[in-house]
Amino acid sequence: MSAAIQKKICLLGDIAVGKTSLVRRFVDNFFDEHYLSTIGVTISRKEMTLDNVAPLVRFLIWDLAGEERFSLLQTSYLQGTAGALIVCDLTRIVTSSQSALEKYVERLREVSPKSSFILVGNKIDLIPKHNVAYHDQELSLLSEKLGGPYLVTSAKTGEGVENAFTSLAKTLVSG
Ligand code: G3D
Ligand code: MG
Repeated sequence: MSAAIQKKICLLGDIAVGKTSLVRRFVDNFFDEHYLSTIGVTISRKEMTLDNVAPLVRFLIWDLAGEERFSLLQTSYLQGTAGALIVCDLTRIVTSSQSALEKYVERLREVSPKSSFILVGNKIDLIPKHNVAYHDQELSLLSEKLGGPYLVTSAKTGEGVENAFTSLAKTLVSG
């Protein structure tokens, strides 16, 4: 069996959008996490195979244990990251500060220029069916502005969560 490809990825996004919940939902082995108290970060490990052909991919998932927006922009958090999930809360997408999301992308590109990201619209379970298309359009416009792909998730129901992480993994492995 070929060796695992190891990749650091980061969760980015404002407070309470669901970053930690997404990681929890995706990573089933809670014991396998490591807390770096010096920089207030939790690192979880998750291994996956993609389409049963690619070599094993080992994700080291960095997530903030603290909640300061400032720490999301720190070099130590972003350094060496191969990719990021940039998370926003769909229930607040119109009011949410788009400039903050732009800032995350900007810093990510500054610190790790070769990294990829996916914009994740979380909490789709809270969006009434008849509003889903509207929110999808808003998210699509936002992702166009940021220059990356997007998808929707619910950390509560699990919808789209596996897909978000594996989509990022595929992007990282293929390029
Ligand atoms: P953060 O890590 O981005 O700060 P958290 O966000 O993962 O701590 O989540 C913030 C709150 O949003 C939590 O609620 C969490 O349960 C809720 N949440 C996260 N994802 C979803 C989702 O997809 N759907 C719904 N309905 N709620 C979600 P509490 O009440 O514990 O603060
Ligand atoms: Mg958190």
